[in-house]
Amino acid sequence: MYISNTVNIMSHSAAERIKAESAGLRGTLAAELSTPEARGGLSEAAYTLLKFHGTYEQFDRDTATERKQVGEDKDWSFMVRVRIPAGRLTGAQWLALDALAETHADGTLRLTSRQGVQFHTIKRGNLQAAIAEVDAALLTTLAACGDVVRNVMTTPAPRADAVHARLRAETQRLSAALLPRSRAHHEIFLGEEPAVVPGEEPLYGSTYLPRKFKIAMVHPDDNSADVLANDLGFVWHDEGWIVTIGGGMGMTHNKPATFPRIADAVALIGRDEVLEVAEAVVRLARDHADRTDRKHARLKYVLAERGVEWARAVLAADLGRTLRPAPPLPRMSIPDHMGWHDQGDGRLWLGLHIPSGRVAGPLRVALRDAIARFGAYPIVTPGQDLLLADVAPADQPALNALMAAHDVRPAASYTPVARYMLACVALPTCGQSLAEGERVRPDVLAQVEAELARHGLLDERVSLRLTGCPNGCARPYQGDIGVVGRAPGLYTLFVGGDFAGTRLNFPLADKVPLEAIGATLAPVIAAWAAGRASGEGFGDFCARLGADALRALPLAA
Ligand code: SRM
Ligand code: SF4
Repeated sequence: MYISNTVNIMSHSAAERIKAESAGLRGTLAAELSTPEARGGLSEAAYTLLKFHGTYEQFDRDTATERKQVGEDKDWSFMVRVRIPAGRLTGAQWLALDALAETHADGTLRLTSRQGVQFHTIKRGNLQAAIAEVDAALLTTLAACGDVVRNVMTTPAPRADAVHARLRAETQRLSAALLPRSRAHHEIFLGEEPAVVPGEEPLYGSTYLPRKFKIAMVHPDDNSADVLANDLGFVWHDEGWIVTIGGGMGMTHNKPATFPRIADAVALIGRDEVLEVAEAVVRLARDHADRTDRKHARLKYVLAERGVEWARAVLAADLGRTLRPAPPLPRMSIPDHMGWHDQGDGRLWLGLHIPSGRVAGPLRVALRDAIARFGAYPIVTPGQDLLLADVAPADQPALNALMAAHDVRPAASYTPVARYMLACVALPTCGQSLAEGERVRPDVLAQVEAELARHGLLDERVSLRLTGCPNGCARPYQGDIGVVGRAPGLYTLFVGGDFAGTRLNFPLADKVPLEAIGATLAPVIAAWAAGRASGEGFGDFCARLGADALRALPLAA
């Protein structure tokens, strides 16, 4: 069914008008991209539409002020994001992306918190070639960003069992089925002849979705994809799937109308109903989320305002059948994917911790060699790390030696808090960052490690998530500890989430200077050391005591 969602377009946000007038994501993109690297960035419309094609125009924020002072324009470039359902690449695809990093980007690959790969600092003259190279590797950047269904996530573990096979297959099927149908991407980036009549978008309609839409699929024993942070989730259940709706992280400081949210369990569906239910939930977001205000346009606000019963009724009406209410969500957990593991089919995988997902220098060389020599296939994890799968046991010693030769540290040499830490990109490329992210990761980590070490707690699993702004790209509001950029050098600290990602944390302290993060957490960590129940996690302890009690703790001497 084709539904026009252009009604009342005049009250809608500028992005809605740009989409409506774009003729299926075309706009003036082809013309603007073919102009030489000119002074100034692209038009607002082109900037907005490019996201759907998987790329953001950015500028180097480190040099912007200096350049302005001497009358020079910003140093413009593009971030390109590759959509990688389930984080799975072939060895050949990795090698193609590795080559692209060298020829068109800054020589690094950036593994993302949604199992994707990003490239930074691609110049306008190279953008089309870079995207075409991604396509030639049988990958795509289409719908890696934009108001559409984004990359679909699942557990990265390459376990050879029926559950994991099904999770992978469903994830990849959903990702492919929910891609936009417009051929604009192929025309603008891949040299396809323009269609005489641009086709329709049967699912999305002419204005696509009000906002980004994210999906993850998990088994309760492995919630490493943080399913409850997604607009739509599928949680494995003996009788099918529990459907969860309305998760999301983004908020704005001092705007209580914006908030992170853990998804609600809405229905229990059969094992084979994933795609039709996913399409119904996408239609629900398309038709009911707020197109007038992009800060209020995610599906989570619809759920917060209208509730689970309403959502189930809308979905039932759409699907033409009743839906079983969901049972309570099962207890979730997160296994350790790092180091060597038996896949269950006679092969092994090696989990490598990659701080902030930044693949550069000797690590990049080591991965390239490992993949080329040993036929390992790479899997990007939702934790910005990499698994090398399908390794023959006989190759294990040589692969270990290769990693050691390039000084790639085994995961076991990192503390658990380091291994599970997430940090977003932030400066210098991210236009939204208020403070540093990835670049101060070592500093934030060292401060937290020092406080844990003081109490002999360095072996504990604590999830620490750092972002340069409240948009929440490292899912900071689900962590035991969230460190969220507030202003240059200042952060808001959150505590009280749980390691399994099923509970939101709460603010502990605001406007904390970067160098005081450890000291601010110190009394809380000390209280945990002294007063935790047997085996109680840091976030669980904080949630049990509550914000007021934690804030009243005496500061460390
Ligand atoms: Fe994100 C915007 C990076 C995962 C919530 N995110 C951005 C942009 C594109 C900045 C911008 O709008 O100009 C960042 C690009 C930085 C750069 O220079 O590369 C950016 N987001 C990332 C990545 C690369 C973080 C990372 O370090 O790994 C992740 C890419 C994932 C991928 O491969 O698709 C990334 N972003 C997330 C997640 C985590 C997730 O999806 O599990 C979230 C929180 C979940 C959610 O969506 O609610 C997230 N990003 C946002 C938001 C806030 C959305 C909201 O509802 O308010 C924005 C801003 C926006 O959309 O306006 C944003
Ligand atoms: Fe940028 Fe903010 Fe996302 Fe970090 S959390 S990458 S600063 S948008």
